[in-house]
Amino acid sequence: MIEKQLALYLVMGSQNCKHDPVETLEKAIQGGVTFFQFREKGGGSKIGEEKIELGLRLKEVCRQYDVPFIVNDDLELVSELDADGLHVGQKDGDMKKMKESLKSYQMLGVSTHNVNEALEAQKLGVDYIGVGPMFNTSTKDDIEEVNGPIVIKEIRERLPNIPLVGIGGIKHDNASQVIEAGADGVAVISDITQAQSVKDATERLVENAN
Ligand code: 3NM
Repeated sequence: MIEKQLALYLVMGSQNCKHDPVETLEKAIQGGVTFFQFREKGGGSKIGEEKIELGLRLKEVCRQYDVPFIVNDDLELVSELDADGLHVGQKDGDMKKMKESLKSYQMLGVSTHNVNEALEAQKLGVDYIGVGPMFNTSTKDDIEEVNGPIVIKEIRERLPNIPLVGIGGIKHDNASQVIEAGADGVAVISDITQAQSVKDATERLVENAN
């Protein structure tokens, strides 16, 4: 059941990490992360062979713990890493074509920001949607307007069955608002990757996102 797997979704690239990325992912999974997206993007991120090498190591950790390994935005990298799926934004190209290019066992996730984008994504048969930004965040610099968990509530009313997670500025002390609005889970970068203790931070999120 994808809904259950989406409970605590870690999105991460090496540029987000305070500690070693492979160690960060392993500690986060041990703390309760249930879904993972490799998002090696923006200032300080790796490219070329180094990016592939890191992706392979992170995938190995996911495989070891039976956590889905999703790749952000790069169809070629999905096939190079034999990932479990692809996550794309609204501006990342033709979603229908992407869905067709994936293997039958590979998932497609899409970032959305409002009810209309969510309805479009559902029509294309995506496997899950991300909705953001829930709260203010400095992790991504081109975020849309912050409308909060109310957008989750609106989407849930129109699409009772779509697997969905909130993203953007989610921390242990606001995660429950996103779940109460109707999300299946929360997606997080900095609250986990910037923590002094990754495992403790993840456990705190688990306690508050149920
Ligand atoms: N997408 P943090 S917000 C990757 O609104 C991403 O679609 C967003 O990082 C969106 O958990 C975001 O540190 C950054 O706030 C999330």
